[in-house]
Amino acid sequence: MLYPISTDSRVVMDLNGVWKFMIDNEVDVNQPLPTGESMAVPASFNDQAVSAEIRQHCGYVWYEKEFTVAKALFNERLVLRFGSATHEAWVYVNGKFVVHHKGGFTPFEAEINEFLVSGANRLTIRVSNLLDHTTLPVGNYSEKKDENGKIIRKVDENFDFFNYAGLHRPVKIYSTPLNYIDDIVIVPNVDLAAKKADVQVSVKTGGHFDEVRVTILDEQGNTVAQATGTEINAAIENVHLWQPLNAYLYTAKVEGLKNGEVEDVYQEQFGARKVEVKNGKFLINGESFYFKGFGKHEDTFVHGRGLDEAYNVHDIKLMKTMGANSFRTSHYPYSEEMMRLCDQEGIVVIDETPAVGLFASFTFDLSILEKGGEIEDGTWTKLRTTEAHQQVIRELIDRDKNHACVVMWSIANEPASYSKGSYEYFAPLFALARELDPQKRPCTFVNIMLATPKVDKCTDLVDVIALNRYYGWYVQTGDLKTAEEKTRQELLEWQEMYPDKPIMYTEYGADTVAGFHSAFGEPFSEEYQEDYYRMNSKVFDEIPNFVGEQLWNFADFQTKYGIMRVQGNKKGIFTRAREPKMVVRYLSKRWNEIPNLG
Ligand code: GCB
Repeated sequence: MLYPISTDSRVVMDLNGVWKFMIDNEVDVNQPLPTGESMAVPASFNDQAVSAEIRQHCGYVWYEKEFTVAKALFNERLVLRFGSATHEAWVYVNGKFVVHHKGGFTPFEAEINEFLVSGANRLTIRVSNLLDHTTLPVGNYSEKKDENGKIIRKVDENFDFFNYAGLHRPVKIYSTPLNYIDDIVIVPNVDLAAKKADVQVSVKTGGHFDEVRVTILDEQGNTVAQATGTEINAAIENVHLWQPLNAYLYTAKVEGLKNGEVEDVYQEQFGARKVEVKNGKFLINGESFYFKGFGKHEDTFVHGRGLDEAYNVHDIKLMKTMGANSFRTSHYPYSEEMMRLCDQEGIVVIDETPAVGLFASFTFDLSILEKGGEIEDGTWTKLRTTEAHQQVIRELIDRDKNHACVVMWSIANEPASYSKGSYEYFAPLFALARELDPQKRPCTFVNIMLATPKVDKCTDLVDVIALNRYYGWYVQTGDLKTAEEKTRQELLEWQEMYPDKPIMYTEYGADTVAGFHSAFGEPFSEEYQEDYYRMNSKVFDEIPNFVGEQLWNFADFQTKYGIMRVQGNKKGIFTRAREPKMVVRYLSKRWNEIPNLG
């Protein structure tokens, strides 16, 4: 699916702004919403309204906006597009049903010409924030009736972030001609020795063109290659590579012609770079790449999980200042705007599906593993997420396939990969991702601490071993000496078992309350956070196949409440307001000294 842009043949209308809003189950979509409540879009609804009822609401909410389409556009194909609606949406235009989409982090769209009238049109959307054992992320759903017989719904998140919901990303209407470019797939095959890229471009069209023309332009707008057809191969000589923190983007200008005239034109940017996993190394353009960076969240004050481009720009500047080069889109696909920004900024991304919470019962009791034998925690019989999982893989790869910044897909975060049935669940999903990705990037899943080398069943499926480990925090709390031994022992064990697979940390961290200090370096203090990271760095540097450190988390973030969380998760190395904790100085020094490639 193409990102909506204005071109010589296309117009984009932005429906962002203040919408009408209400929480309820059913309304008459033929009538304007009976509400005086306002809600900004894009943003989560939860924190805007200063209402506990709205913030904690589980179930259905309604959004409404009036819009007018200029008459000049009525003969064009008009498409209504949502960057995302979390987690499920039913869309109506002028009271008529238009489209339904389930899955809160990927775009969807529908042609709306037949629903439009001249003058004011009414767009009504019902959004559900419910999650259960068939959805991704996974939620524990329950309902009961109150004294008036009203159904009270509840979702207990099976994951550690607040279940923000609503219209999180831009809502747009874009026009195309009736004959249009529907999709573009770009595969830049880089020959490093010959300094050349053979760029395959496949174009999918709607309607009919006499000819499709593809022109490859460099950053200065010079034509470097041109070909005609819907499946073309264009050679770029002296190719300028897209490198980590040193981006270079080409543009594929795709034109659809009829009777010699250009009817539709779309410009898709791409980077020429080669990603490989070889002999325990992660190679970008033939050189060993070391991941320095973060697990993040889309999480800011008031906006919740809604798109905030100022925070996106700011976060990337903070990362670069620290010498970081990468992050993982934990635990769901991030906005298209963020992915485009990473392409431009040379930030390397591990692109994760919203498959989080795939375990039946959560525990940090590592002793259950010592018992040995077959572990069966019931996850893979209890959850029914296969269909949703196939869908999120399809939609994520379809959306992000052309991004230079994406170097690896993460199929899931912390599933019960130690439990019986996990391999059978994941093998077909890895096969699907590998089949769908036109660029054939490496694939991984992020391994939970319980899934030690002895018991994990799914590591054969991955290209890179990605570990979330909390030695010195959830286990050996405050005892960094033992934590160091455990860290070393486990990393060496992985390396011995899989000598050809690179190993990286995709999470490690310690909750730290900004401003808490301790002369004894106790947990929760800024001193402990720094000691914890120093201990981990020391071990990482001893392991030859260790290819990266992405800590948890870039910033403090909101979660549901519970005795383990003080207004959210405090493992940020920045506060939620992006003020640095003490450890930022240490990590900046370390990361600025470690080369990105080499
Ligand atoms: C994890 C999860 C992450 C949590 C983190 C924590 O392993 O992947 O979502 O926030 O631990 O802080 O407990």
